[in-house]
Amino acid sequence: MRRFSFIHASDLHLGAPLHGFSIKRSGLAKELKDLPARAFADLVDEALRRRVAFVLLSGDIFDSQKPSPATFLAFFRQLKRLLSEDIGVFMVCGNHDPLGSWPDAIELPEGAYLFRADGWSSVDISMAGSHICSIYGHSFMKQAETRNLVSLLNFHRNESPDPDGPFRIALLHTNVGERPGHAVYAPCQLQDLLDQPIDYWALGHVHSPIVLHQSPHVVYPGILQPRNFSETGPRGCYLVEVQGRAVHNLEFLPLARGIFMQDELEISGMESLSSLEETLFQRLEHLGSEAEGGSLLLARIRLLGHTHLAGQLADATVEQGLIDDLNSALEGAGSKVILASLENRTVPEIDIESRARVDDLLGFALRERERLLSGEEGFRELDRILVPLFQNQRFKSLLNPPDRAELQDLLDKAAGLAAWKLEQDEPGE
Ligand SMILES: [Mn+2]
Repeated sequence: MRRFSFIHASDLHLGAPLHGFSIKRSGLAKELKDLPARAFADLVDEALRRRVAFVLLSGDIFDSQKPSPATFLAFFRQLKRLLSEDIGVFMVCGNHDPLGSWPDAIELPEGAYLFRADGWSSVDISMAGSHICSIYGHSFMKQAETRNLVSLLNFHRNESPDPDGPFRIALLHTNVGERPGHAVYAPCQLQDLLDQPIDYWALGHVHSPIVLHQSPHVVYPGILQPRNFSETGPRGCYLVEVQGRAVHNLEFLPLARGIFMQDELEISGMESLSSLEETLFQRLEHLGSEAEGGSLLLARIRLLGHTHLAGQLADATVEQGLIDDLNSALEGAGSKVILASLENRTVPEIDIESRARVDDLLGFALRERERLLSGEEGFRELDRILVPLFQNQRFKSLLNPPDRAELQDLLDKAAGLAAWKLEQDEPGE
């Protein structure tokens, strides 16, 4: 029986910067730069080592509609490594890299195949003289593709799949079933896909690896290298082994060079920054020792609980110093963990209510906090103070105005910070 294998990847987002770091460690920017390109180079290594028949890329190959020439060239260099070993490359464009945005002067390496955007087309794959596989594909022409492209895939009516016929693959960038967290481009339902005589739907767009259906297969490999803390956990591509007209084996290959992860640490009652630093170091080292493979672990730790440290941690310079010290220590210990940022959700240990009754500056600050939190008028006053910040031309596309819960959180942090700043010189208070 005919057997072959291929690799299915999508959402390479080449050229994408990684976000979510508050780090000054020397050399780190260099380490994090080009992780998407390095993950793709690793994918090519795997394809060569495993001697797959071809590689499928299901859109969002580039992060930007205007990738730099260097990004294009680095990508083409990797394609040529595959093509020179007779490993085919078949691609569609997605919403980040629609075909209409590719410069006219760009010439793909010979043998690489980019599917058109003006309709479905197909390529036949033969091995030892027999036609073993047909690959269909449809690219996006522009970012916001709103048509159901699956419904445009017209096979002859009543066509029954020939068990001895070629294995059929279709490449598409799409949001099946309008999954939340992703723009609804090329919308379709799972049933639309299952109604077509296709054996393997090689999808892109959703950034988590998901197998939506088996036999026929409907697969999202997810983003190859995650870009921020909304994309936690392992990422990679699928290695697919085909036997006749069936998927014989589907294996996830973790290839991301940097894995984002979030953790929580309860520090109620903790008295000193040095014990916090020690506790964090142990936690981070432990996370590193549990991780598999050689990828970097990019960690964000949320600190919880009631502690005297709440105020100190609300001071950005204290937090930054802690992060920098921990990263130096982790680097010194040869750990592959990087503390990307801390999320301070701790609450001061002071009894805010009784302390607010003392007639001094801190008492006044705490009474202000209570007043602002006590009703609509207080929130409106906060809005008036904060709105100009969030309407700033440079920030407004990056920041969302805080909701009520976030305002409360900000005020609690401010109370902790005020308590620490105003009382640190009066330990006998
Ligand atoms: Mn994408």
